[in-house]
Amino acid sequence: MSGKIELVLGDITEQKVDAVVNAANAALLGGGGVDGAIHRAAGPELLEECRKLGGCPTGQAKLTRGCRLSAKWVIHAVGPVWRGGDKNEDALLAGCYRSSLQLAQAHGAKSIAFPAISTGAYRFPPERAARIALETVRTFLNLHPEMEVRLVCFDRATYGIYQSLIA
Ligand code: AR6
Repeated sequence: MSGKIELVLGDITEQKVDAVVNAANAALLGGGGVDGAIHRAAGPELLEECRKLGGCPTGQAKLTRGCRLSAKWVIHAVGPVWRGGDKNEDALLAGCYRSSLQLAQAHGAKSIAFPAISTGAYRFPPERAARIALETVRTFLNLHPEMEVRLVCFDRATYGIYQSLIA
């Protein structure tokens, strides 16, 4: 296990961290997967906050309060839809992790939990996504070693991929 990166098998909504990252879409008005789970757990106030944000470009992130979640903040990151790999998907995915980390840090969060952004409904190949996530997080942690980053895997396959990359 490297530095302040922690790997867990679990549900993003149950993480006791300062900020949780949502795998959102550009409208920021809810959806399925992680997005649905976060909105259900955070309650209707989260959608009210999201409405004020006016959406978010792919590869970037915006912040709201955590509402009923134990996390103080939700960072809504918009991952790229996988379109074969030559549509800037890698850079856009890295942008999600980088923007989320920067937002967390700017708001004084010391711990942040990420789901495997884009690897569900958006069909990004999981191992390729995990490499990008790890590389981006490690680069950030070199500059901000005080931050704790938790990578939350919903299934054993994702957990196994991260585990072998971290080893
Ligand atoms: N906790 C942690 N990980 C989860 C959870 C959970 N509760 N639920 C699913 N995952 P996805 P995307 C995993 O589809 O690919 C939404 O409709 C899941 O197994 O949530 O970025 C949005 O509104 C997968 O590994 O996000 C967008 O329209 C990973 O989280 C679109 O889906 C991401 O799956 C975003 O698609």
